[in-house]
Amino acid sequence: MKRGILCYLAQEEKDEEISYNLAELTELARNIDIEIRGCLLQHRRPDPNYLLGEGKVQELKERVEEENIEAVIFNLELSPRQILRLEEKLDKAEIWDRTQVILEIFRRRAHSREGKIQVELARLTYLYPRMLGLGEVLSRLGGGIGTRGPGETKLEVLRRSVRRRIYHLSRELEEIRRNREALRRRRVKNAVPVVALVGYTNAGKSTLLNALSLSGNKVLAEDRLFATLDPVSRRIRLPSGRQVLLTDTVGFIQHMPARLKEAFKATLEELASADLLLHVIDLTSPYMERQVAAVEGILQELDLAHRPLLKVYNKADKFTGMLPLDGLAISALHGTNLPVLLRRLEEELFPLKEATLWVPFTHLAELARARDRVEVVKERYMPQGVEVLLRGRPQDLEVLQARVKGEGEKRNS
Ligand SMILES: Nc1nc2c(ncn2[C@@H]2O[C@H](COP(=O)(O)OP(=O)(O)OP(=O)(O)O)[C@@H](O)[C@H]2O)c(=O)[nH]1
Ligand SMILES: [Mg+2]
Repeated sequence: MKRGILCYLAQEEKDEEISYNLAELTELARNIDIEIRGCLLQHRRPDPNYLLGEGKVQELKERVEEENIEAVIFNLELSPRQILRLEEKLDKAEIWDRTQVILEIFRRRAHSREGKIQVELARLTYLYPRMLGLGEVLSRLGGGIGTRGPGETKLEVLRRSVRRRIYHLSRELEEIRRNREALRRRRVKNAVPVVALVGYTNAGKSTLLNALSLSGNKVLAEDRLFATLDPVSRRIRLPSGRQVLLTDTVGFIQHMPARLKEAFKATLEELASADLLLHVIDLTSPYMERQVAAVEGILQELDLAHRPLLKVYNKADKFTGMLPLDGLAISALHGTNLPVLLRRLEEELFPLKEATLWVPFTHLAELARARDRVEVVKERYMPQGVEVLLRGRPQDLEVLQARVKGEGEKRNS
């Protein structure tokens, strides 16, 4: 593990928010093997040269030297100029900002071709504007004071190659997506309902997928941020015996860097074709509400806020407080309450329907026989028979309807 330090520039956020952000940033850093040894906090407007104020940067420099710090992580995105100035100031330590840290985690986790392209696109679009800052370095290397010629040419070449790479990657991504679109259309034709897992990173989505899946082919679930990047689907079986698809995708995080959101947009847009969203929430997180709000914010951005959604509160095995009432408490790890969850999924995906049926007295036996599957909500007796309002699964209603009608027609003829 590298030794690291956090630099936090606070603006309007409250103390509680700051402590959450610091804890999260420390965890993000751990995921790229940087162990945070301390933190410098400052309330002020961003400084154009160092983000923090000059005095604070001096303090940072001393700590970096005294404590042999190898990496300095800033909570806000750094401009090209700030990166350059900070590098000059702290010549030994690596300079990171939160976006870079998240990009690096994504880079390490991407396995599929699509995942890798998405991450590289996000990295290049992050880098591209920052290459302007490089111009200064290159021209300093290339020429004397006042001459920018050689440096600028080198920079132009570099920028052009980055632009070209972005273009090619976008084309390739397009191609992969077209294929996936075709796959999805086939699924729609087969009319297999799709349930999509959503939730904050590390909430337990993949663990739940594994617990419910019919296949022994397990997906990776572990105590890491963004363990899952590539979407996967598995078949699961509902209590009625029906099978549906459950899909798992990249987890959410608050203040998701814009470029990553852009790069993963298509992956996330897949959520729009789901029949039901299953929002997995980590009950044991001290910041649960903040995480729920972050997920809901992203769903809103993706225009998914009004889709059918079921909340499940996970890790109930490790939780002793009051359970929230707006969802189902489960433990994906221990399988607690999963049968109830499956029943709820069934009710959501295959809702009961109501139908009015006219049953002649001669066919009351058919109605009686169907009573264990179909509920009679209301009945109105008339001289030749009874008009009933029924509730049940569409197919059960249809069977009853056909029997009553079929028999009736036979008699009439
Ligand atoms: N105690 C407990 N731990 C759980 C439970 N479900 C998941 N975990 C643990 O939580 C950690 C994260 O689980 P994952 O399933 O990888 O979480 P995820 O939501 O898929 O995370 P990302 O893919 O990173 O977005 C793992 O260490 C799991 O073992 C649970 O019900 N109880
Ligand atoms: Mg996962």
